[in-house]
Parts: sequence; C-alpha cells; structure tokens
Amino acid sequence: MTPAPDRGDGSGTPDDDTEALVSSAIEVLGAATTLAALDEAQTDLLGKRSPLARAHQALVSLEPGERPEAGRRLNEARRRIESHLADRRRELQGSERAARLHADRLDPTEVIAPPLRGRLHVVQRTRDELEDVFVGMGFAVAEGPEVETDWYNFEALNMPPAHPARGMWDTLYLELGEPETVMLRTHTSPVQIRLMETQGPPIYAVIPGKCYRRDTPDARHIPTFHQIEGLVVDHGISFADLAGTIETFTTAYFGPDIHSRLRPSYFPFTEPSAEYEITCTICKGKGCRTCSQTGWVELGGCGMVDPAVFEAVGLDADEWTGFAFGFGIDRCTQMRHEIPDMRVFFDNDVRVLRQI
Ligand code: FA5
Repeated sequence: MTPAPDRGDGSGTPDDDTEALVSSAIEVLGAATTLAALDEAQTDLLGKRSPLARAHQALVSLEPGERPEAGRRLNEARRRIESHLADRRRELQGSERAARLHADRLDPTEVIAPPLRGRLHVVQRTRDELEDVFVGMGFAVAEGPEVETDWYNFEALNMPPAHPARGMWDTLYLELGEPETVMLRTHTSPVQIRLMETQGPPIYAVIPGKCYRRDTPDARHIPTFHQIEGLVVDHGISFADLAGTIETFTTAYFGPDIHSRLRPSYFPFTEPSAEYEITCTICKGKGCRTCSQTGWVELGGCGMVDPAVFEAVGLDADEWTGFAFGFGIDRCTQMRHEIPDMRVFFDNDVRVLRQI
C-alpha cells in the first residue's frame, strides 16, 4: 500500500496534514478489492505503526496549548477513516456474497444430457434371438463347460487320438494333467455328448456358447467366437428333417429374401455331413472380400449323427437316429447386420457398437 504522507515536520498547516492523511487512506481503501486486502489496509491505516498512530505519538512534542486542537483533528481524521473503512467493507461483503451466489446457482431450466445407457453387445442379442427362434420351433436350450477334456471335445465325437480330423480345429490346450488332455473347447459339439450321456432321447436341444481356436483374426474369423449347436435324437429322424429345420431357421432369422444351400462336407461325428451357407449379405452374392469373392458365406456345419457317436454314449444306433448342426453366432450377426469385418465385434469400439 501507499503510506499516507507523514508530515509531522511542521511543513504545511496542521489541517493540510490531516486532510492528506484522510484522502490517502480513502485511496488505499478503494484499491482494496477483497475483504482480505481490506483487513491488511486497516492495519496499515489504523494500526500501531500507521502514520495516524505516529502523528498521535508526535503530539507530545507540541506546545501544551496546541495539543488539544491537534488531538481533536487527529481523532476526527481517525473517525472519518473508520467510517470509509466500514463503507468499503459493506461494499466488498456485498460483492463477495453476490459472486458466491452466482457460483452456487442452480439453473432449473438447464437441459441436462440424459445419461448414457449401457446395452447388450450385438452378439449377445443375436444369441438371444437365435434361442428364441429355436425355442419357437420346439427346442430346449442347454449349456456346457468352456473347458473340456479330450474325450468330449474329440474322442467321443469319433476322433480317437491322432485322428487326422483333429487338425480341423487349431486347439488351445491348458497346462492341466497329462499334456494335451484339457483344452478350451474348439466347438460346442462336446455338449452333444454331455446331453446324450445325461438325458436319454428324445432330445431336441440347442446349445449356445463360447468357443476358442488359435485362428488368426480376419474378416470372418476371431479367436474367441460363439456357436449355437443343435441336436435332435429321436426315432426315424431323416436328412429331410435336418434340411427342413435349417430352411425354417433361415427364413425366420434372415427373412425370405436370403437364400441358403447345403453342400456336401465332412465332419467325423456326422454322416452324411454338409456345410450350411447363405448368400453373402454384404455383396448380395456378387462376390466381395468378406465372402472371398464366392458370393456365399458359410454359417456352419451339419449332418446326421454318426452311429459311432451313439455307440460312444451307449445309445443303440439301430434304434435311434438324429441330426446335429453348429452355426457361428458371430457369423450370423455379421451377415444379418451386413458387417464386412467381424473383428469389430471384439475391438469393442463403442462408437461402432452403438450403431449396431
Ligand atoms: C464345427 O465347429 C462343427 N462342430 C460344426 C458341426 C456341428 C458340424 C454339428 C456337424 C454337426 P466348423 O469348424 O466349420 O464346424 O465351425 C462351424 C461354424 O463356426 C463356422 O461355419 C463359422 O460360422 C463358425 N466359426 C468357426 N471358426 C470361427 C472363428 N474363428 N471365428 C468366427 N466364427 C467361426
């Protein structure tokens, strides 16, 4: 702060001196813009080391006759400074309170953006829809473990150790027990075995779930994907029942405009076996990168349950017949939503997932 001029040297009239003290104090008070600064100014202007206090101390050096008048003038100056100080304090208290109220204000008309809501992943939604379609066709829904033993994933499915067909599935083994005996299941087909072991025919069931393979990710493959297995075991089931079921499913899920076809194929656990394909929805059958320029996309495999599988679970292959299928749920999602590259499902970029 700028101290008030200390003119106890007799220069100027005594009136001039006190007037200068007061006007300098008014300037200092006006320059204080916060209550804290005002407290400091108060000490500087009225405290023990202030020019006013020094002028009071200097009264003793005056002639006795001059002292009362000089004292009265100084008291009058103090009173005026105190009055200005009180005014300034009220002013600053008012403006600080107004600033606080402004900062704390609530605007009831303010539009608050609705909170972002979570939603199920599109693959989960497809799984739910597929279950609904099959439940509508009279199937029950079953589940099985994702960690499997060699027996369920391969051997009971007519693939004894060293069977060349095991190479169709690039398997992720767990370090548990004997080497290469426990694995992450490569398909949902092991649950066929579990169902036949635990519940006798007739069986009409679908089994959705996660599968794992050492597949390199590309437009149609991801290492952790989903399948929905179907198993029917009853008397007198024929390939026509399988074809009819797949046809009904295709129309119910993809709509009447999508064509499907079954092509001869090979799986050790079905005989005969077929591949189930639909027209590529990305290029409408013209050929593109997603369908490797063929115009068709394979959704799964299927066939009539091989008698060797019935034997493995102790069912009489002369009495029982059945069919099985296994479709990729991620593939179905990809085709239904016309997504050129499946990797977006596990990149988990919410900007993409929000649109599907
Ligand atoms: C099987 O896994 C057989 N278990 C299917 C089966 C079941 C045949 C019952 C006969 C009877 P495949 O390996 O072809 O078959 O896989 C079936 C489907 O799973 C594929 O058509 C595809 O839609 C999906 N699929 C397979 N690997 C992947 C992957 N890496 N990423 C995404 N989907 C995949």
